[in-house]
Amino acid sequence: MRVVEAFRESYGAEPVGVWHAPGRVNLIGEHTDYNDGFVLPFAVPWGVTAAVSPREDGVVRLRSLQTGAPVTLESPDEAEGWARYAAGVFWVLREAGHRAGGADVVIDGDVPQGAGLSSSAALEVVVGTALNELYGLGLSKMEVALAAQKAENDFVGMPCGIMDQAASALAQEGQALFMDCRSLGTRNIPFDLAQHGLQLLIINTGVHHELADGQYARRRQDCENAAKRLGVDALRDVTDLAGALAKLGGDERKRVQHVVTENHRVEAVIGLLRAGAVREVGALLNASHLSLRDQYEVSCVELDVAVESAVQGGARGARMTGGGFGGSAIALVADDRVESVRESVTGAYAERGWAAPEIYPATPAAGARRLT
Ligand code: GAF
Repeated sequence: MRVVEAFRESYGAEPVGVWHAPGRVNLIGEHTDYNDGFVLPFAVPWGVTAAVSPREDGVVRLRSLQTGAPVTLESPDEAEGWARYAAGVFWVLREAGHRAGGADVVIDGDVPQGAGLSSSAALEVVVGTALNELYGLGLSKMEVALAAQKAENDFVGMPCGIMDQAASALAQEGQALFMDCRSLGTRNIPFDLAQHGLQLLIINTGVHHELADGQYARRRQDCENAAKRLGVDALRDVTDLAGALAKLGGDERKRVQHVVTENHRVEAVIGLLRAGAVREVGALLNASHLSLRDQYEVSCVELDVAVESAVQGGARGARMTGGGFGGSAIALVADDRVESVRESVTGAYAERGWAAPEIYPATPAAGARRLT
């Protein structure tokens, strides 16, 4: 394994273990996690692999095969850039009173660049999973995910919800992971597309609109403000949508419309999957995209064109996935339509003079685990 060779070369010894944590695709349930709502992601076959050995002296040495120079950290606070995602997990665990000592770490990632498939959550979760085992911390997978989320919230400074880290830590092969983000209860939902002659294509737009970087926090704020105005703990608690909308205006009204209906769409998708009516999920993916585009306002023209051209090419349904403003769309496509969807999307991009998006199928992979 490449990561083991690099570990030997960097630190002159064998790693004690090698762990892997995957990225994720969210099938449906977007911008619902921080509203105590429902999500239905699955883990992708790409992620972050880490070779790790513990160190007695508390020092953390990190090397990535993808990015930048190796770093040696006497304290997690010294970390910069990508290293903060890893260092943040040491910081969170230590702050919580765990004996998470030092470590030598080499990281190798293969999540497609800029695809919005949560490579950062994979990095946090792989480090958390390795430390949990090496230092015998006794944390459950969900506790590892929560530590990883806290690292991203309080150390990196990105106010994300729990979905990405939970998917990376808990997902199972062949299954989507339903999660109630209030109770943190999870359920595996069988998601075997091949059996139904279907594929889930990822369409990586390759774009990331940096100007939108503050938008995620603003959406969270809109939701919190709306919940306060409606007198509920979280938008999850809105049961009378029409009544709620009548009390709101402007952006808050639109955000509530999205979050409440998106939670219903997650439940509807689960019902369809359980009934074996997988093809019918497409219509809900389309509805989710329109809601994210028009009510939540987190799409962008590259995602909209990917979704529209996929549907024109014969997809059963398509939507943006993840936070938005770039990254990837997903399309549910019957086997015999895959080529026409590819042509339609590639053609639509070429017409606008945009670089061809990468398009590849994703199958639900296993969550974080030890490899050796
Ligand atoms: C990002 C966040 F990290 C998630 O927590 C989630 O809110 C998602 O955007 C939107 O559904 O991936």
